[in-house]
Amino acid sequence: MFTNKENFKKQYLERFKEVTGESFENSSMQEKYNVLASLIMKHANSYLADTKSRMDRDNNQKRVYYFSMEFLIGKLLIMNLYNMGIYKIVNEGLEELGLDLIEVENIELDPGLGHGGLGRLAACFMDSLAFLNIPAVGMGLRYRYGSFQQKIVDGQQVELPNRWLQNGYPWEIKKASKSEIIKFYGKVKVERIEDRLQFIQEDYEAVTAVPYDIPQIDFDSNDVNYIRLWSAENAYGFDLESFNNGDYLKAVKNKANVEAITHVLYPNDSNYKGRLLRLKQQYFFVSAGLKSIIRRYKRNNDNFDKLPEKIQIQINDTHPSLVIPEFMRILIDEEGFDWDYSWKLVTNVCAYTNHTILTEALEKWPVDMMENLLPRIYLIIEEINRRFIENALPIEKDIKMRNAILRDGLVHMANLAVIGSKSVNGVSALHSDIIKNETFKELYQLYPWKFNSKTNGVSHRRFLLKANPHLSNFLTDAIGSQWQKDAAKLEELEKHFKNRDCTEDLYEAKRKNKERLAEYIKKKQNIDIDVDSIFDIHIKRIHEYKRQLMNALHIIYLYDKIKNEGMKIHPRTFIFAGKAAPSYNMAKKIIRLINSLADIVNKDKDVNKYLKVVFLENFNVSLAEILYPAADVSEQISTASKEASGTGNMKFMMNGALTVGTLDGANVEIAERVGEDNIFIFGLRSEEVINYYNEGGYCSYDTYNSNPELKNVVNHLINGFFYDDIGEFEEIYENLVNHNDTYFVLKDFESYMKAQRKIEKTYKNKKLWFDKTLKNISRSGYFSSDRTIKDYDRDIWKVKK
Ligand code: NBG
Repeated sequence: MFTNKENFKKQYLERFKEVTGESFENSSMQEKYNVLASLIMKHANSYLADTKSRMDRDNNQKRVYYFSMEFLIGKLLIMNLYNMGIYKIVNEGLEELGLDLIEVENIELDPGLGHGGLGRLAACFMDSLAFLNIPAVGMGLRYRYGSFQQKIVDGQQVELPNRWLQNGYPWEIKKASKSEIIKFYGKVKVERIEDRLQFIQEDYEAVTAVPYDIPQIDFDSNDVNYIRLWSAENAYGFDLESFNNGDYLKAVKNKANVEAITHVLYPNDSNYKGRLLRLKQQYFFVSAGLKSIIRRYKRNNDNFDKLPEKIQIQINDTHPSLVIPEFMRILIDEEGFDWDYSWKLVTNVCAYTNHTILTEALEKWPVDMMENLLPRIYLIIEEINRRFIENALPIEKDIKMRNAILRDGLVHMANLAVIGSKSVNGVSALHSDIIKNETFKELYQLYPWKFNSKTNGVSHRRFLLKANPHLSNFLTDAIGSQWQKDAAKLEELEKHFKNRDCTEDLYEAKRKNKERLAEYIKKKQNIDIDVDSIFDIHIKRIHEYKRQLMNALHIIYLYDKIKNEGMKIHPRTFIFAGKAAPSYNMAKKIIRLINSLADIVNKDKDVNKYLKVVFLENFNVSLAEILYPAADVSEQISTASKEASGTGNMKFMMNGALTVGTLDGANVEIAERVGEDNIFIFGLRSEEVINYYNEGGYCSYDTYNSNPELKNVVNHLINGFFYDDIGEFEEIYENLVNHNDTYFVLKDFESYMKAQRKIEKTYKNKKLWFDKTLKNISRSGYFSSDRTIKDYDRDIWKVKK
């Protein structure tokens, strides 16, 4: 490794010749990035090898395997420099070579291997696992085109493939020799061998799963974990006979079919073929991952009794639940164990995290789809289900029938996950209560000891240290650098600034971040933003429950007041970003609505001094890193009970934005920590919402009619305000007014406006605002994923003694 600038520059310049056959001077920016990455990888790989040998030698260490369909890792260059402790050296070294590190980072493509919070959480967890020296492997899929890339064309979302691999990906190592064969389709033959039944899958379709490992470097030592992403490949799928006969398409058809398995990350609400492919993906990485785990375990152990002491599997949301039957299959069919012994092992190794109560996301597969694609797995699920129901006390019988894994022609994956795991957790205190009392109410009665809560957290090293150097420097100057390793230390700020005013410093840091964002917006959309305006930011997936619509209605309200009544407000810039699932029409309409609104507002000379609206396309980790630090106001306005936790709320908080939010997900815990004076809470509470859902009693039509201001705003959806689009937003209007407003937008509108007015008033008092900002930053330490991982380890994994 390099200990100083000179040493770094020397290694870097030498590396050019080794990697590119060119000199530094003659190489392109792409090559400069590649060479830098390859130099870092050279060192990371050698640390990784050392870590692995140490772990093999010291096989008493338990390992965590984190199975997740998504890992939204973001760009790795600068984060790796921080983690290796060489950020400063490299930054200065490059400068002396005439290179700007940020420009080099701009070359890196953001992999985008996820849709949202769950995938980013997985990446934050990998960061904290490495930091806490907990041996861990992330198991996932290497989607060739990731999630889609979002473009906004004429105000509407268009989906394009994300070609993140087009220039090669320097942070991965292909491990062809660790490939696994995965079997689909075929039929199961049962044979009696000696005194036991042997199940053999025949006439199956074999697919090769090839692992690519991405090192995950620890922040303060040389321990390295890794994320293992599986790719479907069929290197020998080339059919020479067809080729020689001139049928070139047929010659590669099989190869193309196989590779399609890891082409894209599907949204869970796609069509039948898409769903089938998604099930295939789930089995594909679960089976490959488990096989590689067992292979390693057998190398180091001569029996299976100790499996639960060495291996911990965490099932990240319902998608990888096939871990449970696949693990049973391996133990029974391949290792020759009996059912009871295998079940005991599996249910002591697996733990399940639920990330949503939205029923459409609790996956269910048609029985015939499962039976056809995974015949042996289906038999095992049947057997798990049979035993679940048969081993019931008389009083449990009905409960068990109602909660069976197989019911109504569907395989209920969440039920499988709860039944087959030793632990079931929600991701915030509120959400964990809701799962116990609503979603899995009856399963909770059967297995109360399994249920627990683990409030999410985020990597403060990525989202504060890396994303916000201005604020980070301020923090380190004030309280030293310990907070980078122990986020709880941020609380020292309060003591430090008890008798000292830091308003101007905080203001300056925020302003620089706002300037950076304003430049980005200018470059991307040619919109001029007033840096002194309040930056009010709403960034997350577009979903009705996240209520981007309510925010838009509030903007319409402000627009009207300014335009028609000459109301004066402190200038505001409303910024949105987020993707809609490709088949979610209502979410796409909301994107269109925001863009149409932006068009009207930004062009209107009477209004645009006070108001601007911006929708930034293609929200991803890299864009997020520019947005969080620049926010004054963080919009966390989901319908209470619907947002399991939220993690954007935490990233905003640690960057000193103030939250306007409902008492939903982790907002509740944020409010507890900062105190109600330092957050703007409004709206229905979760019990009230759930009560309305269960008992009725809300009539949106009445709400609409009883509030003239609200009625006027909502009417804009159909009265020609959106000049080009008469009729376009009628469906939104209908949902709100005549279909009883499922997400309580109208119900919460008035209290949202009040909260917004209070924000405006508070913002005008600079000292008051930044006192609140300081409080938010200082109390954000709890929301570091380091704390979350410690909680998982203490209660579930028990890796650290
Ligand atoms: C999301 C929730 C968020 C939560 C993240 C991480 C899914 C299925 N769920 O509220 O909606 O913060 O998971 O736990 O992506």
